Amino acid sequence: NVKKLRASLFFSSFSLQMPKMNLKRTYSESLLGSGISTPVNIVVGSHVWVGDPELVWIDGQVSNINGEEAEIQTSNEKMVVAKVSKLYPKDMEVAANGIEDMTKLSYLHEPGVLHNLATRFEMNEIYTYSGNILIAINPFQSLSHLYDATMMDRYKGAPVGELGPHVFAIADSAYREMINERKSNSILVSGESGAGKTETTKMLMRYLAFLGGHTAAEGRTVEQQVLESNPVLEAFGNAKTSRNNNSSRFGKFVEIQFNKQGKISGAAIRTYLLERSRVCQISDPERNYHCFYLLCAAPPQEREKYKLGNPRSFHYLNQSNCYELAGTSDAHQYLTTRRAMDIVGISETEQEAIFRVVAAILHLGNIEFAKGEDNESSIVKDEAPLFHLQMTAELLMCDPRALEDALCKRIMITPEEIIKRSLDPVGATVSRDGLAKTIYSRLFDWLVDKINVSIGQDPNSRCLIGVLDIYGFESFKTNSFEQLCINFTNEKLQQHFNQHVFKVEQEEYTKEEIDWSYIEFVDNQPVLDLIEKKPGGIIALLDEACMFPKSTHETFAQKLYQTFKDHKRFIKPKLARSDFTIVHYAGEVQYQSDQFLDKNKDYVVPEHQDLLSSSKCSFVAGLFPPLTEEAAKSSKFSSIGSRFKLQLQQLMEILKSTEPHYIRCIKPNSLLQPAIFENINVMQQLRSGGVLEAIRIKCAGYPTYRSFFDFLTRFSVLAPEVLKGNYDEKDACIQILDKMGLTGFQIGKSKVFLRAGQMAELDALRSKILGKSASIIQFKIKSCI
Ligand code: AD9
Ligand code: MG
Repeated sequence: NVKKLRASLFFSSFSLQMPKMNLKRTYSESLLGSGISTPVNIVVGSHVWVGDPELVWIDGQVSNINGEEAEIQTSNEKMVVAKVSKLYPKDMEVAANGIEDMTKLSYLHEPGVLHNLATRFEMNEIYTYSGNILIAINPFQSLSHLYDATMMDRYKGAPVGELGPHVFAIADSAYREMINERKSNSILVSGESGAGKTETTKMLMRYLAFLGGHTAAEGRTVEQQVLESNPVLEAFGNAKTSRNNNSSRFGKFVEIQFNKQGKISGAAIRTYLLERSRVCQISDPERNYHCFYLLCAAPPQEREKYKLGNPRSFHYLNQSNCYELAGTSDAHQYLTTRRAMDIVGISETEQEAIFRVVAAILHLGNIEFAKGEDNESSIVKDEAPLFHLQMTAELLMCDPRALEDALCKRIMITPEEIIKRSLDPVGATVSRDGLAKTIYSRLFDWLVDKINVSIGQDPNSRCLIGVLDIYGFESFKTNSFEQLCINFTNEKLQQHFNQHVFKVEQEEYTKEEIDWSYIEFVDNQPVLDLIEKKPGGIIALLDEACMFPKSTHETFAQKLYQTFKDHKRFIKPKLARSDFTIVHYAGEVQYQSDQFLDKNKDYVVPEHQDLLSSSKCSFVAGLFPPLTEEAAKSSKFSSIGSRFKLQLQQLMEILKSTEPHYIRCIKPNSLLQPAIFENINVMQQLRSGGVLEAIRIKCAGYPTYRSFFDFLTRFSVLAPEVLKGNYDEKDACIQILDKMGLTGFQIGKSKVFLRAGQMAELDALRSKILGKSASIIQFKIKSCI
């Protein structure tokens, strides 16, 4: 049996042939379709699931079997012929609203999992456990009763599993574990864009604030500041995209610190990779960052102050035809953001400066350039005597001439002389956009720093709960540097997940010396090496290319082809000159390298640096602190890829020192509509989130284990005689299990290891007995009366 188990695990482990996100093949053909459920004889009359090109799986009844092939009458009234080995038995006894924990499904396979989630979703049961992972399906409609104060009260202190699956249950267990075991915890929320990560994160934070909050009498509280940091960061870091009307364009890890009394005593927010290109480049039907539209909808006197009007008049906003967000008012959001800024501790003067900078960026984007006296140079082309140039300079409090020079000219220092070179209009436009991006990203970093300083860190904090809201795996038609960083993050997190779910499980078995053959799974370390190894990984080669003036994306791609020609996770696509493909754990992604070099360079033009560091506005000057001599001398380029890699390493270090909890958010459809459940979409997300694999591995082993003492405390009621006299704990456990007729369990050095479903079986027997004795007691009480 162990051998069989091992073989099926091997096949169900992360397969290199996992489908691409946009792959159209029948999912039932994939290796992952092979579940670990006990083979059930399929005969004429059996209710089964059979692969379907549209629905992924459809249920039906076998009407005929001919050797290896079966004829199935499907529920949508088609007759389908399929191999018997490709059919999966359908559980006809699933409760009407599905099963709360999928590891308890009696037939564990893809169609069973999908059907269970769909059934629950239809009844607005959006949360389902899969062992210790919480699956959260975005309802795309307000289910406020799920999150109200009564609900919070109900979940407070309730053991996981006692109440229905919920984000509050996860937050509660993280908090209890932190208090009881004095160990830091983390909650990792993942999923694709629009799946509900940020909403889930906010719910978690609200619940933690409820558990670890202070009384109202204690004044403006840390937890209030932590919660109000969300609208501030969303105003500046979120935007409408085609996938989500409020898409976070940065990753976020919020570390909530607690004191000895379990009260929130500090917090730190770390952000990752803000999307910079959005500031000056958007396309229909997307929007720029919310803050620009909020400011254009500010009260009239403020708009007048910044000379702002209709967003349609600004180049950075009018490249897309989308200005409004259905269901939200920018004017109202502006006021909400200002209030939130007050609470997190951003002063009135600072707020004024922040919005002044936002307005300056809009005016900056409207500065256009025309050819100068010769073809090589440019001048500012501006109607209403240089209105936007003047406005930008005024708002940034710098000299308009100096601004024009910084945009149109470059200073070259040679040993002999200093030469002023003019940029042509195209060069000047690139320079302008570069400046806009730099100012915006510095502004965002300033906000994060300010929030951190204002909330404050607790140096004596005992433990923390970290909440991670970070972009899920991405594979689009075109994939650039950002997708590489995002997918790199997901590889890292997947490894962490692997290590947790698989290795921790194994280690427990080994420690307890139980008879167990190692779970085999394909580790994704080779992909991580491919990307991050130093020297020689993709990021290192990209940095090299960025430092070498003659490099182009083509020479960079050639270098990759040469270096990784035998790497199993790297493919040079046929016919591509500078594309490359990485075989990620969740599928293959083809990257276009053409903008990699530019996007990896975090480089502030010295002319821009000088201009703004000498601004008369201390806020603006503060965004551009003078470079230290060392930094000024060192190579001008700083690598975004390497910095991100370092940030990620630090994040992983923190995560490794915490007890993790996982929430996988699922987007049920691409229309962002309630009550639509697209099978193919959901299935693909369950795969790339590692949910299916985790279920299989867990159920293949011993998903529940208890110490002898805990086991006896809970189950000795099933055989009270075993506790007579000087009993041995281990023997007593075995006797109980034998008496109940269970087989297949394992007895370790200090724990009982149960197979999937056995705990439920024992619990059911226990409830029966307890129910009986409760009624006997009641009966006795009644007879006494
Ligand atoms: V992105 O990667 O930042 O683009 P997220 O963060 O995964 O994405 P988000 O939390 O922003 O998605 O959710 C998208 C939208 O779904 C929200 O704006 C809500 O309108 C909707 N949503 C998500 N979760 C819930 C929920 N639990 N209840 C109701 C929800 N609506
Ligand atoms: Mg988000």
